[in-house]
Amino acid sequence: MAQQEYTLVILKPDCIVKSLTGNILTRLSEAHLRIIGCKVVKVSRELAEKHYSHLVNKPFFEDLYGYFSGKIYGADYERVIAFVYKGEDACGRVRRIAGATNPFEADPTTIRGAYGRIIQNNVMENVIHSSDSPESAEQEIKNWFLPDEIVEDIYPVRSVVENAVERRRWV
Ligand code: IDP
Ligand code: MG
Repeated sequence: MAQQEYTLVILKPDCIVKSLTGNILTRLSEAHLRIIGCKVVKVSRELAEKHYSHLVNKPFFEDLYGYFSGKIYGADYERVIAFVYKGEDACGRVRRIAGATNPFEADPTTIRGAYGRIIQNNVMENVIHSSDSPESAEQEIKNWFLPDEIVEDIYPVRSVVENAVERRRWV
């Protein structure tokens, strides 16, 4: 079997605002990868800073956070949908379908070229995140998913006992 890779894909709040989730998942199915994890996430400041640690010190980070957290669209859109995909050349395949970071520079047949735009404060609404390498993917997937939220053990795990942790349960 060919070398398997993993990639983190995030459908950003503009994807949800524009009701594009189905379209984007259909486009991604052209990559012939398998989904091994999926969840809807309300992005905290802490998670955004971890995920975009390479951009935290940029002047546009506050605007990027407003966009990525969905806060600029209102409470109904403060969410993203995160996926772990598995397969051969997973990072490259998804990045090619996603297109260049700047939607104005992206090939018009890519997701970002077709559906992205630049809004106020030069925020790039570009619909989708995908990991740029297997190394980034590992770090990103570990930031976003617990081992038990993925249906395969893709990285080494350890057992911990957390007695003092309070958890919410249905009444
Ligand atoms: P990528 O999403 O193609 O991997 P990165 O350079 O990792 O691109 O940037 C992460 C995200 O930050 C981009 O998708 C875009 O939404 C935003 N971003 C990156 N550079 C700029 C910029 O110069 N101005 C505004 N937003 C930016
Ligand atoms: Mg990136």
